[in-house]
Amino acid sequence: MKIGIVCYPTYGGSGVVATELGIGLAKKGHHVHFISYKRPPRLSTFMENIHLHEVNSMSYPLFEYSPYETALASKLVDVVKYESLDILHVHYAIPHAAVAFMAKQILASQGIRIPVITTLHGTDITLVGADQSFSPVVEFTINNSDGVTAVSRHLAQETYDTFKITNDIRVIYNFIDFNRFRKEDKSHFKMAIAPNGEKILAHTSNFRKVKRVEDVIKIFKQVHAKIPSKLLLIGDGPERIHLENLCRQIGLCSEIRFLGKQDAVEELLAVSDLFILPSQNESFGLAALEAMACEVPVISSNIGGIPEVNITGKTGFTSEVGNVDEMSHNAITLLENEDMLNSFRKNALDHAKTFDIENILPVYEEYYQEVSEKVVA
Ligand code: GMT
Repeated sequence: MKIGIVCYPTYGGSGVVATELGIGLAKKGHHVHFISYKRPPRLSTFMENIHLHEVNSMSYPLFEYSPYETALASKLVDVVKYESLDILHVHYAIPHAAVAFMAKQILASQGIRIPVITTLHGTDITLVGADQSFSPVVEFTINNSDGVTAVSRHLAQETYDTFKITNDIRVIYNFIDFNRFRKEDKSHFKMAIAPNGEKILAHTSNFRKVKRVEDVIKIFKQVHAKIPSKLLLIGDGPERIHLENLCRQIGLCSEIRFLGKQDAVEELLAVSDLFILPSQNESFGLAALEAMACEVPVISSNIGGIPEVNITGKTGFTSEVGNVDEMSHNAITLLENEDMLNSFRKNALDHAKTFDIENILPVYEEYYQEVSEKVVA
């Protein structure tokens, strides 16, 4: 098939899922056209069957805000028409589902039919999408997409609960590529980070408020008081300055390393003993799945879709959002009990395997087929 994928070119979340999906489909022989305002980070080298169309929106003194949606819709019309795409798959409803709807109408006026699938990722429904400034458009475009998927059962339900939804929402889970995310021997890294055999805790995110990275540091403080340990904070974002200040206040700067955005997260996960994800909101928690694929148990909140990924008492532990004491207690229990830690490591890997890209890709291919047949009929 010729597939158009619209996504944010971001390091985390929906951008990564969209990019990995496109790469996986291209490897299976599909022609994948990415449409975004910048090259997604994981598309760094030439790959057969992959095409990238960057959206440039013209600036003009009249525009206080450049009309990106108009430029993206025009680009979609152009790419669908001249690359003869079979389907458009847009990731993150805002503004992509609305833009795809507009492009679809323009193409229809020219006699071209293009099926549109919208994948809901989380904040496009929860924090952002439910806001009155976006909700009428989000609701309309979900109901007027030819296919809609959500990345967890919880997100699908939350979408039904938040909006008046008349369309079916198919749950297609996020996935993991085990060719990349697997535990490898990186003992030289371990030596550099924890030269005295300290335990390594890790957290990856975009350092937005919703991730509650402050809780990660508070949990680490309690763990460190009992167990020689180091904390790796991977990623970057608006909360970083505040978090650096917190590390200074509690006097743990030399035990906590801010590593910034990293391309090879798997190499850091390979040397980690525990992953911490105390989010306020999380539709799935891809970062937790990446850790589990590298055999790292997860201490997390029990919000949103996280319990579908991190099975409490098996692959890690989940607690109420903000219950730093319980999360710290669970982390210490696991780190102090080597047998338990090892069995959780194995369980984490086993459960991660249910999200293997090899299983999820065919589900997307079948869904593309199903939606295309419905639109053409
Ligand atoms: O929160 C992020 O990291 C970004 C956000 C996005 O849409 O880019 O992530 C959401 O999508 C991810 C991929 O489907 C999910 O794994 C995250 O749980 C989800 N984030 C939230 O719901 C807060």
